[in-house]
Formats: sequence, C-alpha cells, structure tokens
Amino acid sequence: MTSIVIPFCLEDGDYVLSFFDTNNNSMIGGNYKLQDLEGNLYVCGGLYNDQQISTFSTEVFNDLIEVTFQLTLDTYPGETTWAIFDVSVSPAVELFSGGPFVDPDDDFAILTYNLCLEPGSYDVLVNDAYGDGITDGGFTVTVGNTEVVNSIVNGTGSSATFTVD
Ligand SMILES: [Ca+2]
Ligand SMILES: [Ca+2]
Repeated sequence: MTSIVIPFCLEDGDYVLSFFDTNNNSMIGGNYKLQDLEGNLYVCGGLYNDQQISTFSTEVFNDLIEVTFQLTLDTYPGETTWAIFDVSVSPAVELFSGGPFVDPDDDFAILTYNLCLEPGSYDVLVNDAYGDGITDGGFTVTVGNTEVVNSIVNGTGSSATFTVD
C-alpha cells in the first residue's frame, strides 16, 4: 500500500473535497484524510461507491473519528452482503453497504474498509443469503485503536451495535 501526503495552504473559507471511483467499489483497504498541522481532522473517509463529496470550513473542525470495518469471507463470498446503519436517529439510516462478493475471486478475502463517523450509535449487519453463515469468517469494528466488535456470522446473518464517542 502506498501513502501519499500532499501539503498545501488554504485561505480561511469553505471548501469541497471530492473523490471518485471509476470501478464503483470505493477504496477497499484505503482511506484519506485532510488534517491541519496540529492533527485536527476536517474530512476523512475511504468507504463509498462511485463518489464521496465532503464540504468543510477551515474555521470549524469536524468531530470525526476514524473507524475500521473488517470483513472475513469464506469460500462462498457470493452469499455475503453487509450494511452499516446510523441508529442514533429514528428511523435508522443506512450509511454504507456492500456485497455480494465474487465467487471465486473473493474466496477467503479479508476486506478492510476505513470510514469516518461522527459520535453516535451504529449497527453493523452482515447477511448470508444461503443461511449457513460465514465458515471461519466474521467481522470486526475498530474505533480509534480499540476493537469494539468481533463477531462470527451465523445462519442468515449477525449484527452488532457499537458506539463512537
Ligand atoms: Ca468459492
Ligand atoms: Ca454462507
């Protein structure tokens, strides 16, 4: 994996940062962040479909926490789909989703997705279309440096709730 750092100066103001993905499958394993010299985050992300457009102001720090979702597949990746929901609001809002994956290309793949979330409560749901779970697979969620979810996937699917603060 290659990391690229692009330093630049901005006048105070409002800006838009856009990322596009021509394959419609986001940055699997990758991420981006825009921060100042003190490490304050303005924008971060990495998980999206065809594009991710973020607005930010140089005068307001966004309250964002880096979160990693990791999914381990088995030899039937075509059965697996997943989604992450914001459950701080009612009704819950689906933020991100993925799958089904490609058999056999994604057999036993370990997929890492980096996302940035505001403080709140979130649900992660991993479904299995055949109804027999993911053999020796599962998922984890890490908030900052702390693993807050480590789950197998049983039957038609498993879910877990986690808090970002
Ligand atoms: Ca297979
Ligand atoms: Ca299965």
